[in-house]
Parts: sequence; structure tokens; C-alpha cells
Amino acid sequence: MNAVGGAATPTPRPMLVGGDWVLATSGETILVENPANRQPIAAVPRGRAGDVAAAVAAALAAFPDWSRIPPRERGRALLRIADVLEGRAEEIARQVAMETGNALRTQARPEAQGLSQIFRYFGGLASELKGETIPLGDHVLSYTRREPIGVVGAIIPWNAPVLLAALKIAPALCAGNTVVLKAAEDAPLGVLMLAAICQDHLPPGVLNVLTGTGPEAGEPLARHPAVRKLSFTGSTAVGKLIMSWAAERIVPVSLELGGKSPCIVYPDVGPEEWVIDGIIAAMRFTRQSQSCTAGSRLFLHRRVFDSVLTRLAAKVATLTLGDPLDEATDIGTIINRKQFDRVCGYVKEGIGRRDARLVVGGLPPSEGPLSEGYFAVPTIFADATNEWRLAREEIFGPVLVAISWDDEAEMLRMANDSHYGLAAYVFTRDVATALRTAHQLEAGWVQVNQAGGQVPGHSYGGFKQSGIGREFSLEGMLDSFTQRKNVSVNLDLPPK
Ligand code: TXE
Repeated sequence: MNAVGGAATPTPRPMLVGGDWVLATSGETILVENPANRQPIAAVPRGRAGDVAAAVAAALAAFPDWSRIPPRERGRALLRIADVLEGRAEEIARQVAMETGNALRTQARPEAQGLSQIFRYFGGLASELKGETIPLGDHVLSYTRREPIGVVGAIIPWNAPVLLAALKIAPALCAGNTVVLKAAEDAPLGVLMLAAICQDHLPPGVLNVLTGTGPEAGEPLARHPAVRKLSFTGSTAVGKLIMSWAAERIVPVSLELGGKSPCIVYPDVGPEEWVIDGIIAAMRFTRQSQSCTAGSRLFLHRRVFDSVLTRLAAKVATLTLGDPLDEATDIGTIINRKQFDRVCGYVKEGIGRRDARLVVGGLPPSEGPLSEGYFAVPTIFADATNEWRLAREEIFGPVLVAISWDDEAEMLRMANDSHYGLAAYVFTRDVATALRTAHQLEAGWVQVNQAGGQVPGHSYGGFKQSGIGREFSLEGMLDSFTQRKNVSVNLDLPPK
């Protein structure tokens, strides 16, 4: 987000409330900037409490009918949406690349292509919204039903905007809830495209998508008394606020928050190409490491420390930064000025430490084409300790710290010494070592000898302050978006 729109702002792209495409009641707008050149690309409505109230009222009105539609019919609506998303993935990808600065080839396109998979996966799970029978004897029928919760308030960030929107919309709707989703102010455009595609296949009010800032639109949504479930992805700081508001009226909350994930390399694998590629993928360098699952603490065994770092630095230096829409670009830009300054601050701090060794990268170029956008250079500091601020705080930018180890127990202690517990990566050819390590790591999502993204079916979510609840999975839909009701029927009535 850049500024409040004035006379010269582009015509705003409206938001979705009750099946209608509307502007903010105040008429105010927010400019969306292309972070690769800092030029405005669009304006969106600056929603506030009144707009939130209208969206929640529409979702509430749509709930009785939508929740009573047989689940498989709701599932079929999601499957129809999936078919359209498949055909329009490229259009969405280009929009996401322009507003987020994520490179089209490496990030925005795979993200947009994943949307149809998510809608298909959850659409197909409609038949799994089933309950249990409890064996209490022939005279009683006791069973549970999975019922929708009501109006879901969903708030998402900008780092993978359409994917994160889909992960809330598809399971919530399949389970019979209605949704009010607030897009992130920095990346609302792809989400509005997704909303338009969904709206063509849904009754009015079932899905409502608002644009606006966190305090002005997010907070009124999270605090609205008619919202019966909160699902949030974003920073741990805002996650805590969301949870406190949920506590005020006892509504269930799912939180997908930050991370500072360990990436562990055992000495039986060294600077082999697949390991180097795995570390780069785990660090999500091609998304400027703006990922909650970034493996941003690299624990290299002392025996392979130098050899892995040398190969890693050489490979990282070959990655191409540039225009996100250029097919040759591997790495795009940081989302906005605030995040860019933050990332640069951490790089400066590393450079300023006498005990830190800069292996590759550094501060962004101050001249040339890259200086026109928020381009941060992939950076690695070696000889780090787990106590450094760079090793403890989520940087959300391409700054990796490498820590050497030789005692497994001590390495695991350090890996777990974080208030986060989202992802972890382990590289070793020894299966027993891999599984022993995976089982001891305090992380909700462990990858061994691979570092790809989540896929539908993974049970994904965090331990500790990385969050509560799971996404991407059947259990994510059932636990996050349904509530159980037990019904017990006495079958043994006395004769009349
Ligand atoms: O996140 P925010 P920001 C982390 C990462 C990053 C930091 C800041 O460390 O550096 O958070 O990013 C809405 N009430 N992650 O500032 O503020 C906001 O409008 C209600 C990790 O972008 O959490 C947006 O829609 N809502 C992360 C969403 O919350 C509020 C992804 C996320 O914004 C609000 C993003 C409020 N008071 C950042 N304030 C991940 N888990 O992947 C903001 N919002």
C-alpha cells in the first residue's frame, strides 16, 4: 500500500459485498504499487467498519441457505470454480507478479496454477464432512454431526495472496460457512480476480471480499460480534491481537503465523548439487524469503561447513534478480518500502558485526535499474550463533545465517531454541538419522531431503508461536471450519 488516493488516482477496482461490486462507503481508496518500479498500478476501496458491517450482514443473510445445501452440491460449485481457475491461471499469475514483485516464472505462476488444485481438493472432500456413531448399545443411537460454524472472518497477508485466500475460502465454503475475507492492502488485486471467478458460481453473500488496512478493516472484522470463526495468516504480533479479540467472545481461531525454521545438514551429505538446491529452496530465496516456512537458520555440520557454504554462495550468486514479469528472472522484489528498510536493517546489522562473515550478498545496489525497485540481494552470514538477533527474529527477507555444529544433541537444542516452530528441513542419506531428527524437532512441518512447498493433503501449521490449527488438509477443513454436535436418541421407549 502506498497512499490514500487523491484526484489523480486510477479508477478503483471494487470489492465484493453481498454479490455486488462496491466502493468504500467513504469513497476513499488505497493505491497499490508495483514494488519493482514503485509506480502505482491500481486503486482499491479503503474499507472501514461500515463496509465490514455490510459484508458481515450479507454473509449472515446468506448462511442459512448455503449451509443447508447438500455438501456435495457445495463441492460441485468449488469444482466448477477450479475449472475456471485452471484456464485463467496465467492472468492471475501476472497480476500477482505485478503487485507482489514475486517473479512470474519461479513464484507467481506456480502459485496461481495451484489454485485449481486447492479448489478441487476441497471440493472433492465434501463427502468427508461426516460424523461418527458412538456404540452405546442397541437402545441408543448416539452420533455426531459436523456442522458449519457460521460467518468466517478471514484475514490474509500479501506474500502468497491468492494461495492464502484460496486456502481459507475453499474449505470454509465447502464446510457450509459463509466468508468475509479481508485482502492485504499491498496485494489485493489477484484476490479480487479470484473473488470474481468464485462469485460467478456462488449465491450472493456467500463470499465477500474486502480491501482495506489492518486497523481500519481487519480489526472491525475480527471484532464483529456476528463473526463466529476467525482464520488469520500473518505476523505473530497481529495473531496475538486476533486471539485476544476471539477470546472476548469465545470464538474459535486458526492462526498461521511466522517462523524461523532450521535447515539441518548432516555430514554424510556435503556440497552435492541436490543439497545446495535444497538449501536454496528451503530458504525460499526465489520468493525473496518472504515466506513463513523459510529455512532461515542453516545448521551445517562442521565437517561440511566450508565446502557447503562455498558451493552455496556460488550457486546463489547465479540467481537472477530482475523484472518479475521477465521469464529470465529468478528473484523479484520485497513487497514494500517498510519491509525493504527492515530487511536492509538486518543486513547492515550483520555487516556491522565483527564476528560475522559475509559469504555472499550484502546491501542492495544503490544505482542502476535494480535501485528503482525494492530489490534485496540474497545474503548469507557465516560463523553465526543461534543467539544473534539475525538468528532469532523473523527477517522475512533473503538473509540466511549459517551456524556450525558437531554434536547432534546440541544442534537439536539450538534448532528448537526459538519461540517459533513452523517448518524444518533435514538433509541426510541416513533414514534413521532423518527420522530421529524429524521426531525431535519442534516444528509442525518437517521436510527430509526436499524443500518444496505445501501441497493439498499436507497437514500444515505451526507449533509454539507459529500458530494454532492446520491448513491444506482434510483435518484442516474439519477442525477449522466445522463444529461437532452430538445427538443421542433413546430407542427404548416404554410401550404406550
Ligand atoms: O504483517 P501483518 P505485515 C510476518 C513477517 C513480516 C511481518 C510484518 O515477519 O515481516 O509479519 O508483515 C492485517 N487487525 N509475516 O506487516 O501486519 C493486514 O492488513 C486486524 C508472516 O504485512 O500481520 C494484513 O491483511 N488485521 C506471514 C494481515 O493482517 C490486521 C505473512 C497481515 O499483516 C491488523 C506476512 C490489525 N490490527 C507477514 N494489522 C506469514 N505467516 O506467512 C494488520 N492486519
